[in-house]
Amino acid sequence: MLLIMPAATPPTPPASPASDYVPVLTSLSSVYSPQTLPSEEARWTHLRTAFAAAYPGEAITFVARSPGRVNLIGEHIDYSLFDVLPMAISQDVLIAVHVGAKDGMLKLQNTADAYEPREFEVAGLRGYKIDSKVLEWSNYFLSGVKGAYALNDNLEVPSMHCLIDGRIPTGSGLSSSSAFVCAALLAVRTAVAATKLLPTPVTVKALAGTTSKSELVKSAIISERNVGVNSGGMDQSASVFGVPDHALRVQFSPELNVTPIAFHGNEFAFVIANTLVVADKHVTGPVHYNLRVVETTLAAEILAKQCGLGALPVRDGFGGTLRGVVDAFEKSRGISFDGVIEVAKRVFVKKGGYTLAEASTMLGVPEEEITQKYMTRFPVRFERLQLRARTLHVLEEARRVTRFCDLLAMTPTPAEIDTYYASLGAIMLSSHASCRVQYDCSCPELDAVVALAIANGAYGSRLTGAGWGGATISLVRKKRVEGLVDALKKEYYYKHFPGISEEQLAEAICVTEPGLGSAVVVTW
Ligand code: NG1
Repeated sequence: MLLIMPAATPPTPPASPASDYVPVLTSLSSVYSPQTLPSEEARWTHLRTAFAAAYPGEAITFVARSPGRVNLIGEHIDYSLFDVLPMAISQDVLIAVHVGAKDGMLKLQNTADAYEPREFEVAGLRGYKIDSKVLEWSNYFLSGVKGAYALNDNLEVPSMHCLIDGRIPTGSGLSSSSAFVCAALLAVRTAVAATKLLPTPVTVKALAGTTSKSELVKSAIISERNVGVNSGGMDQSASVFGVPDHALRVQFSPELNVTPIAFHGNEFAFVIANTLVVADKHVTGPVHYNLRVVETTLAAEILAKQCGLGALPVRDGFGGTLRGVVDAFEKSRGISFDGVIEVAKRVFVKKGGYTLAEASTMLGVPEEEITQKYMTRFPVRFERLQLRARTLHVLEEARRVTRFCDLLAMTPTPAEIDTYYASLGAIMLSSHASCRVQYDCSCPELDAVVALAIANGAYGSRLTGAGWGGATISLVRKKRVEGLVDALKKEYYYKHFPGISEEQLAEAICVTEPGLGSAVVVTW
Protein backbone atom coordinates (compact mmCIF):
# COMPACT_ATOMS: atom_id res chain seq x y z
CA MET A 1 0.00 0.00 0.00
CA LEU A 2 1.31 3.40 -0.89
CA LEU A 3 0.00 6.38 0.97
CA ILE A 4 0.05 9.63 -0.83
CA MET A 5 -0.16 12.52 1.53
CA PRO A 6 -0.70 15.89 -0.04
CA ALA A 7 1.49 18.59 1.47
CA ALA A 8 0.37 20.24 4.68
CA THR A 9 0.94 23.72 3.30
CA PRO A 10 -0.07 24.85 -0.16
CA PRO A 11 2.84 23.81 -2.34
CA THR A 12 4.98 26.34 -4.15
CA PRO A 13 4.16 26.76 -7.81
CA PRO A 14 5.91 24.22 -9.99
CA ALA A 15 9.15 24.92 -11.77
CA SER A 16 8.87 27.29 -14.70
CA PRO A 17 8.86 26.11 -18.29
CA ALA A 18 12.50 27.22 -18.37
CA SER A 19 13.15 23.88 -16.73
CA ASP A 20 12.09 21.84 -19.71
CA TYR A 21 15.49 20.21 -19.20
CA VAL A 22 15.81 17.18 -16.98
CA PRO A 23 17.43 18.50 -13.78
CA VAL A 24 20.99 17.58 -12.89
CA LEU A 25 21.25 17.40 -9.10
CA THR A 26 23.90 16.94 -6.49
CA SER A 27 21.93 16.02 -3.38
CA LEU A 28 19.41 13.36 -2.56
CA SER A 29 17.35 15.88 -0.62
CA SER A 30 16.60 17.56 -3.96
CA VAL A 31 15.23 14.26 -5.24
CA TYR A 32 13.32 12.77 -2.32
CA SER A 33 10.97 14.14 0.33
CA PRO A 34 12.06 14.37 3.97
CA GLN A 35 9.90 11.30 4.72
CA THR A 36 11.65 9.05 2.22
CA LEU A 37 15.14 10.55 2.44
CA PRO A 38 16.56 8.34 5.24
CA SER A 39 15.68 5.08 3.52
CA GLU A 40 16.81 6.42 0.16
CA GLU A 41 20.16 7.47 1.59
CA ALA A 42 20.68 3.93 2.81
CA ARG A 43 19.65 2.56 -0.58
CA TRP A 44 22.03 4.85 -2.48
CA THR A 45 24.88 3.90 -0.13
CA HIS A 46 24.16 0.29 -0.95
CA LEU A 47 24.13 1.18 -4.65
CA ARG A 48 27.72 2.49 -4.37
CA THR A 49 28.84 -0.69 -2.62
CA ALA A 50 27.06 -2.90 -5.13
CA PHE A 51 28.57 -0.91 -8.01
CA ALA A 52 32.08 -1.35 -6.60
CA ALA A 53 31.47 -5.09 -6.40
CA ALA A 54 30.00 -5.27 -9.91
CA TYR A 55 32.68 -3.16 -11.59
CA PRO A 56 35.81 -3.24 -9.40
CA GLY A 57 37.95 -0.14 -9.66
CA GLU A 58 35.37 1.89 -11.61
CA ALA A 59 33.60 4.92 -10.20
CA ILE A 60 29.98 5.90 -10.78
CA THR A 61 30.03 8.85 -13.18
CA PHE A 62 26.33 9.66 -12.68
CA VAL A 63 23.00 8.10 -11.80
CA ALA A 64 19.98 8.48 -14.08
CA ARG A 65 16.65 8.02 -12.27
CA SER A 66 13.03 7.96 -13.28
CA PRO A 67 10.04 7.26 -11.02
CA GLY A 68 6.89 5.18 -11.34
CA ARG A 69 3.49 6.80 -11.40
CA VAL A 70 -0.03 6.34 -10.17
CA ASN A 71 -3.03 7.53 -12.13
CA LEU A 72 -5.71 9.45 -10.26
CA ILE A 73 -8.22 9.37 -13.07
CA GLY A 74 -8.31 8.94 -16.85
CA GLU A 75 -7.79 5.24 -17.51
CA HIS A 76 -7.12 3.86 -20.97
CA ILE A 77 -7.77 7.16 -22.66
CA ASP A 78 -4.21 8.38 -23.26
CA TYR A 79 -3.92 6.41 -26.50
CA SER A 80 -7.16 8.05 -27.63
CA LEU A 81 -5.34 11.35 -26.92
CA PHE A 82 -7.60 12.56 -24.08
CA ASP A 83 -6.15 14.27 -21.00
CA VAL A 84 -5.20 12.14 -17.99
CA LEU A 85 -4.33 12.96 -14.38
CA PRO A 86 -1.43 10.90 -13.02
CA MET A 87 1.31 11.80 -10.54
CA ALA A 88 4.87 10.56 -10.15
CA ILE A 89 5.56 8.51 -7.00
CA SER A 90 8.78 8.31 -5.04
CA GLN A 91 9.55 4.69 -6.02
CA ASP A 92 11.96 4.80 -8.93
CA VAL A 93 14.47 3.07 -11.17
CA LEU A 94 18.12 4.06 -10.69
CA ILE A 95 20.79 3.46 -13.32
CA ALA A 96 24.30 4.03 -12.00
CA VAL A 97 26.70 4.49 -14.92
CA HIS A 98 30.45 4.49 -15.35
CA VAL A 99 31.70 6.05 -18.57
CA GLY A 100 35.31 6.10 -19.68
CA ALA A 101 36.00 2.38 -20.16
CA LYS A 102 37.61 1.58 -23.49
CA ASP A 103 36.10 -1.88 -24.05
CA GLY A 104 33.34 -0.79 -26.43
CA MET A 105 30.73 -2.57 -24.31
CA LEU A 106 27.35 -1.76 -22.84
CA LYS A 107 27.33 -3.80 -19.65
CA LEU A 108 24.13 -4.17 -17.66
CA GLN A 109 23.89 -5.59 -14.18
CA ASN A 110 20.93 -5.52 -11.81
CA THR A 111 20.85 -5.42 -8.02
CA ALA A 112 18.04 -8.01 -8.17
CA ASP A 113 19.45 -11.53 -8.52
CA ALA A 114 16.58 -12.57 -10.77
CA TYR A 115 18.04 -10.47 -13.60
CA GLU A 116 21.21 -11.98 -15.08
CA PRO A 117 24.01 -9.64 -16.24
CA ARG A 118 23.99 -8.80 -19.97
CA GLU A 119 26.59 -7.37 -22.34
CA PHE A 120 26.29 -5.81 -25.80
CA GLU A 121 28.88 -4.36 -28.14
CA VAL A 122 28.08 -0.68 -28.51
CA ALA A 123 29.03 -0.89 -32.20
CA GLY A 124 26.02 -3.16 -32.78
CA LEU A 125 23.45 -1.13 -30.86
CA ARG A 126 22.23 1.10 -33.67
CA GLY A 127 20.92 -1.80 -35.74
CA TYR A 128 20.03 -4.06 -32.79
CA LYS A 129 16.64 -5.74 -33.22
CA ILE A 130 14.73 -6.17 -29.99
CA ASP A 131 12.78 -9.42 -29.91
CA SER A 132 9.55 -8.34 -28.23
CA LYS A 133 8.32 -11.93 -28.01
CA VAL A 134 11.02 -12.75 -25.49
CA LEU A 135 10.47 -11.55 -21.93
CA GLU A 136 13.94 -10.16 -21.26
CA TRP A 137 14.75 -7.46 -18.74
CA SER A 138 17.52 -5.85 -20.79
CA ASN A 139 14.99 -5.16 -23.59
CA TYR A 140 13.78 -2.17 -21.58
CA PHE A 141 17.26 -0.69 -21.51
CA LEU A 142 17.67 -1.39 -25.22
CA SER A 143 14.35 0.37 -25.86
CA GLY A 144 15.87 3.39 -24.17
CA VAL A 145 18.91 3.08 -26.46
CA LYS A 146 16.56 3.00 -29.47
CA GLY A 147 14.90 6.12 -28.14
CA ALA A 148 18.24 7.88 -27.88
CA TYR A 149 19.03 7.01 -31.51
CA ALA A 150 15.56 8.21 -32.51
CA LEU A 151 16.43 11.60 -31.02
CA ASN A 152 19.82 11.67 -32.73
CA ASP A 153 20.69 9.10 -35.34
CA ASN A 154 24.34 10.19 -35.38
CA LEU A 155 24.73 9.42 -31.71
CA GLU A 156 28.00 7.72 -30.73
CA VAL A 157 27.04 5.61 -27.73
CA PRO A 158 30.17 5.21 -25.58
CA SER A 159 31.18 2.24 -23.45
CA MET A 160 28.75 2.20 -20.54
CA HIS A 161 28.96 0.03 -17.45
CA CYS A 162 25.64 0.17 -15.65
CA LEU A 163 24.06 -1.10 -12.47
CA ILE A 164 20.26 -0.93 -12.30
CA ASP A 165 18.24 -0.79 -9.09
CA GLY A 166 14.45 -0.72 -9.47
CA ARG A 167 12.02 -0.19 -6.59
CA ILE A 168 8.70 -0.13 -8.47
CA PRO A 169 6.93 -3.47 -8.16
CA THR A 170 6.64 -4.96 -11.66
CA GLY A 171 3.18 -5.66 -13.06
CA SER A 172 1.59 -3.54 -10.35
CA GLY A 173 0.16 -0.85 -12.59
CA LEU A 174 2.72 1.65 -11.29
CA SER A 175 4.70 1.76 -14.52
CA SER A 176 7.99 0.12 -13.72
CA SER A 177 8.56 -0.49 -17.43
CA SER A 178 8.16 3.14 -18.49
CA ALA A 179 10.32 4.31 -15.62
CA PHE A 180 13.04 1.90 -16.77
CA VAL A 181 12.84 2.98 -20.43
CA CYS A 182 12.89 6.69 -19.49
CA ALA A 183 15.84 6.18 -17.13
CA ALA A 184 17.73 4.19 -19.78
CA LEU A 185 17.16 6.81 -22.46
CA LEU A 186 18.32 9.49 -20.04
CA ALA A 187 21.35 7.39 -19.08
CA VAL A 188 22.43 7.02 -22.71
CA ARG A 189 22.07 10.72 -23.49
CA THR A 190 23.90 11.69 -20.34
CA ALA A 191 26.66 9.15 -21.01
CA VAL A 192 27.24 10.67 -24.45
CA ALA A 193 27.51 14.15 -22.93
CA ALA A 194 29.70 12.97 -20.05
CA THR A 195 32.10 11.16 -22.41
CA LYS A 196 32.67 14.35 -24.36
CA LEU A 197 33.91 15.97 -21.14
CA LEU A 198 36.49 13.30 -20.34
CA PRO A 199 38.96 13.38 -18.68
CA THR A 200 37.36 16.34 -16.88
CA PRO A 201 34.95 15.14 -14.14
CA VAL A 202 31.28 15.83 -14.86
CA THR A 203 29.67 18.87 -13.29
CA VAL A 204 26.11 20.07 -13.05
CA LYS A 205 26.91 22.93 -15.37
CA ALA A 206 28.42 20.71 -18.00
CA LEU A 207 25.48 18.30 -18.07
CA ALA A 208 22.63 20.76 -17.59
CA GLY A 209 20.62 21.19 -20.77
CA THR A 210 21.56 17.75 -22.08
CA THR A 211 18.04 16.32 -22.33
CA SER A 212 14.75 18.10 -22.86
CA LYS A 213 11.86 16.58 -20.90
CA SER A 214 9.43 16.83 -23.82
CA GLU A 215 11.86 15.12 -26.18
CA LEU A 216 12.59 12.45 -23.61
CA VAL A 217 8.89 11.72 -23.17
CA LYS A 218 8.04 11.68 -26.87
CA SER A 219 10.92 9.42 -27.70
CA ALA A 220 10.34 7.10 -24.72
CA ILE A 221 6.69 6.62 -25.74
CA ILE A 222 7.69 5.48 -29.22
CA SER A 223 10.64 3.40 -28.09
CA GLU A 224 8.70 1.53 -25.42
CA ARG A 225 6.61 0.08 -28.23
CA ASN A 226 9.72 -1.96 -29.12
CA VAL A 227 8.87 -4.23 -26.20
CA GLY A 228 5.56 -5.20 -27.75
CA VAL A 229 3.01 -2.87 -26.14
CA ASN A 230 1.17 -0.29 -28.21
CA SER A 231 1.27 2.12 -25.28
CA GLY A 232 -0.14 5.59 -24.77
CA GLY A 233 1.97 8.35 -23.24
CA MET A 234 0.69 8.79 -19.71
CA ASP A 235 3.37 6.84 -17.87
CA GLN A 236 6.37 8.40 -19.54
CA SER A 237 4.90 11.90 -19.11
CA ALA A 238 4.30 11.38 -15.40
CA SER A 239 7.69 9.74 -14.87
CA VAL A 240 9.60 12.54 -16.57
CA PHE A 241 7.53 15.59 -15.56
CA GLY A 242 6.70 14.65 -11.94
CA VAL A 243 6.44 17.62 -9.56
CA PRO A 244 6.48 17.07 -5.77
CA ASP A 245 3.03 17.41 -4.16
CA HIS A 246 1.24 17.87 -7.48
CA ALA A 247 -0.90 15.80 -9.77
CA LEU A 248 -0.17 16.32 -13.45
CA ARG A 249 -2.79 17.09 -16.03
CA VAL A 250 -1.23 15.56 -19.12
CA GLN A 251 -2.60 16.79 -22.40
CA PHE A 252 -1.64 14.96 -25.60
CA SER A 253 -3.53 17.03 -28.13
CA PRO A 254 -2.88 19.34 -29.93
CA GLU A 255 0.55 18.65 -28.42
CA LEU A 256 2.10 17.26 -25.28
CA ASN A 257 1.58 19.63 -22.39
CA VAL A 258 1.84 18.91 -18.68
CA THR A 259 0.18 21.16 -16.10
CA PRO A 260 0.93 20.47 -12.42
CA ILE A 261 -2.16 20.74 -10.20
CA ALA A 262 -1.86 21.30 -6.46
CA PHE A 263 -4.12 19.58 -3.95
CA HIS A 264 -6.32 21.60 -1.62
CA GLY A 265 -6.41 20.82 2.04
CA ASN A 266 -4.34 18.32 3.90
CA GLU A 267 -7.03 16.22 5.54
CA PHE A 268 -7.04 13.46 3.00
CA ALA A 269 -4.67 10.88 1.61
CA PHE A 270 -4.51 8.61 -1.40
CA VAL A 271 -3.93 4.99 -0.46
CA ILE A 272 -2.50 2.74 -3.12
CA ALA A 273 -2.96 -0.97 -2.61
CA ASN A 274 -1.23 -3.47 -4.87
CA THR A 275 -3.49 -6.53 -5.25
CA LEU A 276 -0.33 -8.57 -5.92
CA VAL A 277 -2.06 -9.99 -8.98
CA VAL A 278 0.63 -9.50 -11.60
CA ALA A 279 -0.68 -8.07 -14.85
CA ASP A 280 1.84 -8.61 -17.60
CA LYS A 281 0.88 -6.55 -20.63
CA HIS A 282 3.48 -8.28 -22.77
CA VAL A 283 1.95 -11.68 -22.24
CA THR A 284 -1.71 -10.69 -22.31
CA GLY A 285 -1.39 -7.82 -24.81
CA PRO A 286 -3.16 -9.63 -27.67
CA VAL A 287 -6.37 -10.06 -25.66
CA HIS A 288 -6.09 -7.12 -23.29
CA TYR A 289 -4.08 -3.93 -23.80
CA ASN A 290 -3.19 -4.09 -27.48
CA LEU A 291 -6.71 -5.26 -28.32
CA ARG A 292 -8.19 -2.24 -26.52
CA VAL A 293 -5.98 0.03 -28.62
CA VAL A 294 -7.24 -1.68 -31.77
CA GLU A 295 -10.88 -1.50 -30.65
CA THR A 296 -10.73 2.20 -29.85
CA THR A 297 -8.81 3.00 -33.03
CA LEU A 298 -11.27 1.08 -35.21
CA ALA A 299 -14.17 2.68 -33.37
CA ALA A 300 -12.76 6.12 -34.22
CA GLU A 301 -12.21 5.24 -37.87
CA ILE A 302 -15.70 3.76 -38.18
CA LEU A 303 -17.36 6.76 -36.52
CA ALA A 304 -15.49 9.06 -38.91
CA LYS A 305 -16.55 6.97 -41.90
CA GLN A 306 -20.18 6.52 -40.85
CA CYS A 307 -20.60 10.19 -39.98
CA GLY A 308 -18.70 11.54 -42.98
CA LEU A 309 -16.08 13.33 -40.89
CA GLY A 310 -13.27 12.81 -43.40
CA ALA A 311 -9.80 11.49 -42.62
CA LEU A 312 -8.80 11.73 -38.97
CA PRO A 313 -5.32 12.82 -37.84
CA VAL A 314 -3.25 9.68 -37.33
CA ARG A 315 -1.66 8.94 -33.93
CA ASP A 316 1.96 7.82 -34.23
CA GLY A 317 1.47 6.13 -37.58
CA PHE A 318 -1.24 3.82 -36.19
CA GLY A 319 -4.70 5.21 -36.83
CA GLY A 320 -7.32 7.82 -35.95
CA THR A 321 -8.38 8.50 -32.37
CA LEU A 322 -11.64 9.18 -30.57
CA ARG A 323 -10.19 12.58 -29.68
CA GLY A 324 -9.90 13.21 -33.40
CA VAL A 325 -13.58 12.30 -33.75
CA VAL A 326 -14.65 14.69 -30.98
CA ASP A 327 -12.56 17.50 -32.47
CA ALA A 328 -13.97 16.88 -35.96
CA PHE A 329 -17.57 16.89 -34.67
CA GLU A 330 -16.96 20.10 -32.75
CA LYS A 331 -15.26 21.86 -35.63
CA SER A 332 -17.39 20.78 -38.54
CA ARG A 333 -20.80 20.37 -36.92
CA GLY A 334 -20.63 22.28 -33.66
CA ILE A 335 -21.62 19.08 -31.83
CA SER A 336 -20.70 19.05 -28.15
CA PHE A 337 -18.87 16.31 -26.29
CA ASP A 338 -22.12 14.94 -24.86
CA GLY A 339 -23.61 15.04 -28.34
CA VAL A 340 -20.77 12.84 -29.63
CA ILE A 341 -21.57 10.27 -26.95
CA GLU A 342 -25.16 10.12 -28.23
CA VAL A 343 -23.95 9.77 -31.82
CA ALA A 344 -21.65 6.90 -30.80
CA LYS A 345 -24.57 5.12 -29.17
CA ARG A 346 -26.55 5.41 -32.40
CA VAL A 347 -23.68 4.20 -34.60
CA PHE A 348 -22.66 1.29 -32.36
CA VAL A 349 -26.02 -0.23 -31.51
CA LYS A 350 -24.84 -3.80 -30.98
CA LYS A 351 -24.14 -4.27 -27.29
CA GLY A 352 -22.67 -7.73 -27.94
CA GLY A 353 -19.91 -6.41 -30.19
CA TYR A 354 -18.93 -6.69 -33.85
CA THR A 355 -17.19 -9.38 -35.87
CA LEU A 356 -14.27 -8.38 -38.05
CA ALA A 357 -16.52 -8.87 -41.09
CA GLU A 358 -19.08 -6.44 -39.64
CA ALA A 359 -16.38 -3.90 -38.78
CA SER A 360 -15.00 -4.23 -42.30
CA THR A 361 -18.43 -3.47 -43.80
CA MET A 362 -18.93 -0.44 -41.56
CA LEU A 363 -15.49 0.88 -42.41
CA GLY A 364 -15.67 0.01 -46.09
CA VAL A 365 -12.22 -1.57 -45.90
CA PRO A 366 -11.46 -5.27 -46.61
CA GLU A 367 -10.81 -7.48 -43.60
CA GLU A 368 -7.28 -8.30 -44.79
CA GLU A 369 -6.42 -4.63 -44.97
CA ILE A 370 -7.71 -4.04 -41.44
CA THR A 371 -5.70 -6.99 -40.18
CA GLN A 372 -2.58 -5.82 -41.95
CA LYS A 373 -2.90 -2.23 -40.79
CA TYR A 374 -4.00 -2.58 -37.18
CA MET A 375 -3.36 -6.15 -36.06
CA THR A 376 0.02 -7.17 -37.39
CA ARG A 377 2.75 -5.25 -35.59
CA PHE A 378 0.87 -5.79 -32.35
CA PRO A 379 -1.11 -9.02 -32.90
CA VAL A 380 -4.53 -9.39 -31.25
CA ARG A 381 -7.05 -12.18 -30.69
CA PHE A 382 -10.81 -11.66 -30.41
CA GLU A 383 -14.18 -12.98 -31.43
CA ARG A 384 -16.03 -9.70 -31.35
CA LEU A 385 -14.76 -6.15 -31.23
CA GLN A 386 -16.54 -4.33 -28.40
CA LEU A 387 -16.81 -1.05 -30.23
CA ARG A 388 -19.77 0.38 -28.31
CA ALA A 389 -18.60 -0.38 -24.78
CA ARG A 390 -15.00 0.74 -25.40
CA THR A 391 -16.07 3.99 -27.06
CA LEU A 392 -18.47 4.84 -24.27
CA HIS A 393 -15.83 4.17 -21.63
CA VAL A 394 -13.29 6.39 -23.36
CA LEU A 395 -15.64 9.32 -23.92
CA GLU A 396 -17.21 9.15 -20.46
CA GLU A 397 -13.81 8.75 -18.77
CA ALA A 398 -12.52 11.80 -20.64
CA ARG A 399 -15.50 13.74 -19.29
CA ARG A 400 -14.72 12.47 -15.77
CA VAL A 401 -11.16 13.80 -16.03
CA THR A 402 -12.49 17.25 -16.88
CA ARG A 403 -14.93 17.14 -13.94
CA PHE A 404 -12.23 15.92 -11.55
CA CYS A 405 -9.86 18.71 -12.64
CA ASP A 406 -12.66 21.29 -12.32
CA LEU A 407 -13.21 20.14 -8.74
CA LEU A 408 -9.49 20.25 -7.95
CA ALA A 409 -9.48 23.85 -9.14
CA MET A 410 -12.09 24.80 -6.52
CA THR A 411 -11.24 25.82 -2.98
CA PRO A 412 -13.83 24.28 -0.67
CA THR A 413 -14.68 25.99 2.61
CA PRO A 414 -14.26 23.87 5.76
CA ALA A 415 -18.03 23.31 5.75
CA GLU A 416 -17.90 22.02 2.19
CA ILE A 417 -14.91 19.78 2.56
CA ASP A 418 -16.77 16.53 3.16
CA THR A 419 -19.05 17.01 0.15
CA TYR A 420 -16.03 18.04 -1.86
CA TYR A 421 -14.15 14.79 -1.16
CA ALA A 422 -17.33 12.81 -1.66
CA SER A 423 -17.72 14.35 -5.13
CA LEU A 424 -14.14 13.46 -6.06
CA GLY A 425 -14.68 9.98 -4.66
CA ALA A 426 -17.89 9.47 -6.63
CA ILE A 427 -16.06 10.25 -9.86
CA MET A 428 -13.37 7.71 -8.98
CA LEU A 429 -15.98 5.08 -8.26
CA SER A 430 -17.79 5.63 -11.51
CA SER A 431 -14.44 5.38 -13.30
CA HIS A 432 -13.88 1.99 -11.69
CA ALA A 433 -17.35 0.80 -12.63
CA SER A 434 -16.75 1.80 -16.23
CA CYS A 435 -13.34 0.07 -16.28
CA ARG A 436 -14.99 -3.05 -14.89
CA VAL A 437 -18.06 -3.17 -17.09
CA GLN A 438 -17.40 -1.23 -20.28
CA TYR A 439 -13.64 -1.63 -20.61
CA ASP A 440 -13.44 -5.06 -18.99
CA CYS A 441 -10.03 -4.33 -17.48
CA SER A 442 -10.68 -5.10 -13.82
CA CYS A 443 -10.44 -8.46 -12.03
CA PRO A 444 -12.07 -9.93 -8.89
CA GLU A 445 -9.15 -8.93 -6.68
CA LEU A 446 -9.25 -5.30 -7.81
CA ASP A 447 -13.01 -5.24 -7.28
CA ALA A 448 -12.58 -6.75 -3.82
CA VAL A 449 -10.00 -4.13 -2.77
CA VAL A 450 -12.14 -1.30 -4.13
CA ALA A 451 -15.18 -2.63 -2.24
CA LEU A 452 -13.16 -3.00 0.97
CA ALA A 453 -11.86 0.54 0.67
CA ILE A 454 -15.38 1.91 0.33
CA ALA A 455 -16.67 -0.26 3.18
CA ASN A 456 -13.89 1.14 5.35
CA GLY A 457 -14.46 4.81 4.84
CA ALA A 458 -12.83 5.70 1.51
CA TYR A 459 -14.63 8.41 -0.44
CA GLY A 460 -13.68 6.75 -3.67
CA SER A 461 -11.55 3.96 -5.00
CA ARG A 462 -10.60 2.59 -8.40
CA LEU A 463 -8.10 0.50 -10.25
CA THR A 464 -5.09 2.50 -11.41
CA GLY A 465 -3.03 1.80 -14.53
CA ALA A 466 -3.86 -0.78 -17.14
CA GLY A 467 -5.77 -3.04 -14.73
CA TRP A 468 -6.33 -6.81 -15.06
CA GLY A 469 -4.44 -6.93 -11.76
CA GLY A 470 -2.04 -4.41 -10.27
CA ALA A 471 -3.04 -1.67 -7.89
CA THR A 472 -6.01 0.39 -6.71
CA ILE A 473 -6.01 3.99 -5.57
CA SER A 474 -8.40 5.13 -2.84
CA LEU A 475 -9.25 8.61 -1.56
CA VAL A 476 -9.47 8.55 2.23
CA ARG A 477 -9.62 10.98 5.11
CA LYS A 478 -6.27 10.85 6.91
CA LYS A 479 -7.86 9.86 10.19
CA ARG A 480 -9.39 6.79 8.50
CA VAL A 481 -6.20 5.60 6.82
CA GLU A 482 -5.12 3.34 9.66
CA GLY A 483 -8.49 1.59 9.85
CA LEU A 484 -8.48 1.07 6.11
CA VAL A 485 -4.97 -0.34 6.12
CA ASP A 486 -5.87 -2.77 8.92
CA ALA A 487 -9.02 -3.87 7.12
CA LEU A 488 -7.16 -4.46 3.87
CA LYS A 489 -4.55 -6.54 5.64
CA LYS A 490 -7.13 -8.61 7.46
CA GLU A 491 -9.76 -8.91 4.76
CA TYR A 492 -7.59 -9.01 1.66
CA TYR A 493 -3.90 -9.79 2.06
CA TYR A 494 -4.08 -12.44 4.80
CA LYS A 495 -7.15 -14.04 3.23
CA HIS A 496 -5.96 -14.13 -0.37
CA PHE A 497 -2.30 -14.78 0.39
CA PRO A 498 -2.28 -16.76 3.65
CA GLY A 499 1.45 -17.44 3.32
CA ILE A 500 2.33 -13.82 2.54
CA SER A 501 5.79 -12.97 3.83
CA GLU A 502 6.57 -9.78 5.69
CA GLU A 503 8.77 -8.80 2.79
CA GLN A 504 5.93 -9.16 0.27
CA LEU A 505 3.60 -7.32 2.56
CA ALA A 506 6.17 -4.57 2.95
CA GLU A 507 6.27 -4.21 -0.82
CA ALA A 508 2.47 -4.07 -1.04
CA ILE A 509 2.28 -1.68 1.92
CA CYS A 510 4.56 1.27 1.52
CA VAL A 511 4.28 5.02 1.73
CA THR A 512 4.92 7.58 -0.95
CA GLU A 513 3.83 11.04 -2.06
CA PRO A 514 3.62 12.82 -5.41
CA GLY A 515 7.28 13.17 -6.25
CA LEU A 516 9.89 14.57 -8.56
CA GLY A 517 10.22 13.27 -12.11
CA SER A 518 13.35 12.14 -13.97
CA ALA A 519 16.70 13.49 -12.84
CA VAL A 520 20.42 12.95 -13.24
CA VAL A 521 22.40 12.86 -10.01
CA VAL A 522 26.12 13.51 -10.26
CA THR A 523 27.48 13.63 -6.75
CA TRP A 524 25.68 13.14 -3.50
P1 NG1 B 1 0.48 0.53 -16.95
O1 NG1 B 1 0.38 -0.82 -17.54
O2 NG1 B 1 -0.28 0.64 -15.72
O3 NG1 B 1 1.89 1.00 -16.81
C1 NG1 B 1 -0.76 1.29 -19.23
C2 NG1 B 1 -0.15 2.19 -20.30
C3 NG1 B 1 -0.61 3.64 -20.15
C4 NG1 B 1 -2.12 3.74 -20.04
C5 NG1 B 1 -2.61 2.77 -18.93
C6 NG1 B 1 -4.10 2.73 -18.80
C7 NG1 B 1 2.07 1.46 -21.06
C8 NG1 B 1 3.52 1.60 -20.90
N1 NG1 B 1 1.29 2.15 -20.22
O4 NG1 B 1 -0.21 1.59 -17.98
O5 NG1 B 1 -0.13 4.39 -21.24
O6 NG1 B 1 -2.73 3.47 -21.26
O7 NG1 B 1 -2.16 1.45 -19.17
O8 NG1 B 1 -4.62 3.97 -18.48
O9 NG1 B 1 1.62 0.74 -21.92
